[in-house]
Amino acid sequence: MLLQNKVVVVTGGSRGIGRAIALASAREGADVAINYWGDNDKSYGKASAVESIVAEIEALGRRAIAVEGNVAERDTGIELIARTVDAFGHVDVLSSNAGICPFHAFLDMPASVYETTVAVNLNGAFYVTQAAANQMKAQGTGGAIVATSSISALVGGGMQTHYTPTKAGVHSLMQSCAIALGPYGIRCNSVMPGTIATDLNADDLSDTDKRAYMEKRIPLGRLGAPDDVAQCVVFLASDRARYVTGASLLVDGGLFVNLQ
Ligand code: RM4
Repeated sequence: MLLQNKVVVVTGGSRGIGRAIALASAREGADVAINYWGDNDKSYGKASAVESIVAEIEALGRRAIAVEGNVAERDTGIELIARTVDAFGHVDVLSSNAGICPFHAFLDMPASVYETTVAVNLNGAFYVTQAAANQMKAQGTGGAIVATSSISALVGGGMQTHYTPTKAGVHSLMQSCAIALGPYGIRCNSVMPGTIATDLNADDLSDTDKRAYMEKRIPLGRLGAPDDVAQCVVFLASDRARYVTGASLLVDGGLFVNLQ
């Protein structure tokens, strides 16, 4: 078990990639604290997304708590870490995963769309990372922080002019935090998912031409699944990556390198 008896905090952990990270962590022996914001997703049957992920983790014999909060607000990260320590005694891993991508054209993009995307994706990552790192430093036993950046940190999207800079910022945040936190034994890395089929892009990929275009561009011939990313997060969070910090791992089926 790669995360036996570890305590893993996952922001945006009730759906999509975050949900997969929470489940993969539990399968590897971790107890999990899930942050979520809004629980109106009923695609998991009668239970809400949050109720179902907590139940799935407990069915694996691990403990789980769910803490609602908007990571864009600094106090959310502080509260999330405090609730985790109250419940499980310590924090070993942070998956800074929460993010939004409301596709929108650049020229008529309202300030609210831009500012909300920056607040959630970049400010949120900063605040939660800071809260988790302060707890890890106080514990004195190191830790691992894995941020969900994106292939979009490295390449652009015409409908993502607000979003791609935040993912580049998350990537850079991990590089600088690796330096700042290395003396405390806290490793900081990012994963860079390609096009992963989740509810984040369900509308965008409901365009069959867009979906076919993306699939054609991916050397492995398929869109990614959330667990494809989760397995890489578990690796970077585990002791197998004990000498890895400041790194980023593309999880994109070869999309980034595929020019022709
Ligand atoms: C990723 C990448 C994907 C998109 C998601 C929402 O960074 O741009 O293509 O579907 O974001």
